[in-house]
Amino acid sequence: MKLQRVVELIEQEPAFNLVSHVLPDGDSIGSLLALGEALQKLGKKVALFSPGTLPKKLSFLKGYSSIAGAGMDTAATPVVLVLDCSDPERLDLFREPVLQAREIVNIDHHVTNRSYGTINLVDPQASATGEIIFRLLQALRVPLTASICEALYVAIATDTGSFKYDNTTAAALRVAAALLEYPLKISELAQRLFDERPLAFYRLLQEALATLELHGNGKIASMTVSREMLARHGAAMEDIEGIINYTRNIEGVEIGILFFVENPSEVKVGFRSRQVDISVLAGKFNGGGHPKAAGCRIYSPYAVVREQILREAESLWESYDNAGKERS
Ligand SMILES: [Mn+2]
Repeated sequence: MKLQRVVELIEQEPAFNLVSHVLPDGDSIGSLLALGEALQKLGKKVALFSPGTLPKKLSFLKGYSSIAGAGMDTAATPVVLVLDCSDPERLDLFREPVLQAREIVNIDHHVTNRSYGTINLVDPQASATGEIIFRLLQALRVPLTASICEALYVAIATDTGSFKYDNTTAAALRVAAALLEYPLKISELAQRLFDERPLAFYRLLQEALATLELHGNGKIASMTVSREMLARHGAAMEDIEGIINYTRNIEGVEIGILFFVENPSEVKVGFRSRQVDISVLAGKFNGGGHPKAAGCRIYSPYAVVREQILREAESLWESYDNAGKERS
């Protein structure tokens, strides 16, 4: 069993590099910090890495400031644990050292995971990578601490959208229940993770909502945000994450799309869906993700990307809708 192989490797090795994906979310950082602290408790040497900037809203987590943005040496420490990362491309500047490591332990729950590890502990049934880490820590018999529980709770709460998405399984709630054996301040965590946002976010949202458009008989909604808009309001990349849901939350809308214009020849596209598997569409453009939340990056001008994406989204919805009408 994969979990057992990871347990054995951890027991054998003295030192580990741990790394999250680029633009890390609560699951990636929560998993990184929880596993990092647990390995230290086992007397292991650990180095924590995350490419690029970290979400400020997670800065309250213990160990946050020990996460480095550079300097992974896989020649000296040849075992890497990669967390919540479906594709080595998402490791950004750590892609090279990771792929040269002797052991790559790929711990993830994305259905689109590319199995790039020497061990692939990938469970698409898991609500979050944090849920897999919880099982791993149990198998390792590491005593949990309040900070490990807090980090794993953040991981699962984030990836389940505060226990609202379909991946909020009984198993996920059982893990959350086990974590709540420790005195976590969940209302304070919820406020920090989901409710409170900087003023810059609301300024950005104000401008983004002005770009809202409906397509395909009101089944598809799109909004556009640009790198310049972020700069104008002093908003961060993490602020656009909260904007995309506004598209899908409109009554009657099935597919929400957020175009993020990085520069004149590069557009990041985020998708949210109510029913149809949107990861298929992201996959057509070399992207990936989950059935109801996915994304891709296209190296073309905005007008071209927009045209292509809206056409594909409309046809995806139409074929899904027609298939449904035939079934009933
Ligand atoms: Mn995740």
